[in-house]
Amino acid sequence: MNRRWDIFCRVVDNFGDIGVCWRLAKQLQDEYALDVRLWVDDLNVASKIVTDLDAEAHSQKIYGVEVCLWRDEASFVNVMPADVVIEAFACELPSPFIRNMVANKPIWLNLEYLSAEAWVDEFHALGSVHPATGLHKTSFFPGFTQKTGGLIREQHLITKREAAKAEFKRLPSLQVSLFCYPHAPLQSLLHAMAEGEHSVECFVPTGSAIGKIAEFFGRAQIEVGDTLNKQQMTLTVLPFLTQDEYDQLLWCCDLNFVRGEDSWIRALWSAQPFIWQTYPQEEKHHLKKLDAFLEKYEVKQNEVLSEFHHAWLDTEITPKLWNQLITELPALKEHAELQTQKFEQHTDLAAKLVIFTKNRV
Ligand code: TRH
Repeated sequence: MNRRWDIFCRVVDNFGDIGVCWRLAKQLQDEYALDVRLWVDDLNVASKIVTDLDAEAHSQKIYGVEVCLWRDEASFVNVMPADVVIEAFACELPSPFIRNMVANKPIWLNLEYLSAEAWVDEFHALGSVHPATGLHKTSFFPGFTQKTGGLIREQHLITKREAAKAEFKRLPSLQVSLFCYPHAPLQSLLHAMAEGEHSVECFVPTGSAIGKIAEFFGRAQIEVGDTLNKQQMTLTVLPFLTQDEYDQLLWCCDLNFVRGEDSWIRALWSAQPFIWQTYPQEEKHHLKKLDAFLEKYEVKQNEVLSEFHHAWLDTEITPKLWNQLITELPALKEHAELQTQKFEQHTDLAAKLVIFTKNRV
């Protein structure tokens, strides 16, 4: 039985790397009763995501997961690898740890970044040989088709979402959540929301875009708890939420702006319309990633959702485009629900990982 798992996570930037790894670690522990050790190289960033994490402690148990600080190479000389080793996002395992893997030959998986591009079907679960040790390593690609490694989705997520939605009181104004990179055309979006035909309540968890928002309101700075008004828009700055609270926000908003990898998929599971800002890549490869996703999400190029996404990623949002999006929101909500239901039928990432490792014993 492959009961013990190691997950290695390097915080490259922002919260996506630890966001995905922590979610997966928790789920493997919670739903499969596996012993999971999560190695993270930056506990300060991790403490924003892992509730109750003590950033000073080198090793601690949180929700049943052993969270360990990934220190220097030397600290791994006597660390025995678990039965399954997940190297998240090609983060490069410590050399002494790889040497120790030669003895117990764990199942070694590289968990890749998520993409909806077609090539992922072909590359998922392909193996390679590690040149220095001859160890076998498998590339595990999350994705949107049955041929890929699937998407992170906890077992009770949909039931929880539906129970929460049944409790929400509908408000007359439009509720929007906003999580984006600071290079997004924020001024144009805020302007469009303020000028728009509908009154909007916009909720922004505090983060790197706050400075730009303050600028829009002509303020030197804004803080958590501030509520600002301009014409049709009321904007509230929220604290950075826990992952669970963030899910709740996505479920109760009529429209969600999300980014990166993890918030994107949480928005998908919210079954509400969303606008995804892809992580910027060289030569605008992120636009290809966007188009690949929109195709899987069954959005045609001439539809408002496609136009809005491209404007958000590459140009700016006009009041006309904003008004059009909001006018079509009821239809977009129906579309979102159908799409979410479609992807809910697929086996999730954790389940696929567990099945894969069982089959390799
Ligand atoms: O923060 P991101 O941009 O993360 C990443 C990284 O940049 C990474 O290097 C890159 O490769 C990857 O994107 C594609 O966006 P993401 O992936 O959405 O992660 C944000 C996490 O923060 C996610 O787990 C949700 C969580 N979150 C909260 O817990 N509370 C909040 O209030 C908000 C806004 C987010």
